[in-house]
Amino acid sequence: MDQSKTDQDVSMNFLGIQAKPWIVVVGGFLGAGKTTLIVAATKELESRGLRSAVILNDQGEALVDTDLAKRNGMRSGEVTGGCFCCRFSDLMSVMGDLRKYSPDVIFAEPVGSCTDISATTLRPLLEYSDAYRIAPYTVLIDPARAEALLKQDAEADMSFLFKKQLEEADLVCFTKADVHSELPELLGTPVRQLSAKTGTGVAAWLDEVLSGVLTAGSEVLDIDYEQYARAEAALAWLNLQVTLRPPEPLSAAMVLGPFLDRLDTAFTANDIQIVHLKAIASSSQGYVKAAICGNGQIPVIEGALDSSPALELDLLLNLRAVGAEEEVGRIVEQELHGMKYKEENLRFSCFHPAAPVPERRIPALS
Ligand SMILES: Nc1nc2c(ncn2[C@@H]2O[C@H](COP(=O)(O)OP(=O)(O)O)[C@@H](O)[C@H]2O)c(=O)[nH]1
Ligand SMILES: [Mg+2]
Repeated sequence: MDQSKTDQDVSMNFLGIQAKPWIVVVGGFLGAGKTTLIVAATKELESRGLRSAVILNDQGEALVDTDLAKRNGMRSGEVTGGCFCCRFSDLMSVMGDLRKYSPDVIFAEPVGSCTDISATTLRPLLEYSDAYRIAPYTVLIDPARAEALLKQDAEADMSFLFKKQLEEADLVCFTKADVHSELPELLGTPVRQLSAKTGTGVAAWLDEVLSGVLTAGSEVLDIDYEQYARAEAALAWLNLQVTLRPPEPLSAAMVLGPFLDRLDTAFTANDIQIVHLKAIASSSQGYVKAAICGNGQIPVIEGALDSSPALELDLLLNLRAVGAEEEVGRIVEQELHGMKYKEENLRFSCFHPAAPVPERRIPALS
């Protein structure tokens, strides 16, 4: 692919007509590495003189991903309160808003438990090809998650969602190549491999999705929406935002580390399976983000571990776990209060995702 803007794009901009931005939808299961790849791809595009924006999506509000995107200097928009398929008009309106930044590429990250994106998002998007260029639908796969969820005795609901996501991909990419060299066999699916952490494969992935060679929305699922709704509802969804005032100054890492340890221990003791737990603690001195994609994992940390202590810190937590919402909510509240810091401006929501009702669904032709 020509890595600079094309002559046509340049002359269109010269004439005051904005070139059509690419819409790159990056799906995949919770914790697959979607946000991390989008941040890395944005940096890669920047080095090519191209501008990007990102649309994050969640069933709730107060998103760690949006916070992280902003901290990485990204222009971002959000679709909240439902997935892209159920909020397709919101997606279109946020895409329109982001055009004020003249992006060459707009990344869109759907909710990690969401599937049937090809029929309900990609195909409806193709109807706007006069205004946007629609890239093929990439589904990211964490090799460790694939191994766990493709086993015979895998948790049935999560396995169902994972397999459906895989089935509808235009392009499958294994992530986290820096830690996983062994890949599970995915019969019949062409796969790529990358690491957003080291950058390996990121430029090649961008070249492939922006080349216009692969068709967008080529695979449409045969899916039972009752089963889909049941599978998503097995997850408890918790978003929390709070300002903490510890009795003595603490760094972001000194607040976040013990809090995640407490949560992990309490969930394991109560037999609740963490699917993705991500949190950001920040103060005027810096921020730390930590995430785990299962019980007992060592958190992956980003940000400034050595930031100076402060007396006021903001905490943002997004948790997806297999369990009852009441119990998940009770444990998080108990562990938050257990730290015995003064809490202010607490925003807390915990629920099971509602049954998906797509605004549009364009099934396979013929
Ligand atoms: N080692 C490694 N970890 C990664 C990579 N990409 C993402 N992660 C980690 O995987 C976790 C989930 O990533 P995230 O981008 O939030 O996943 P999402 O839920 O699909 O958006 C985070 O802790 C990331 O730091 C990678 O290429 N290598
Ligand atoms: Mg994400």
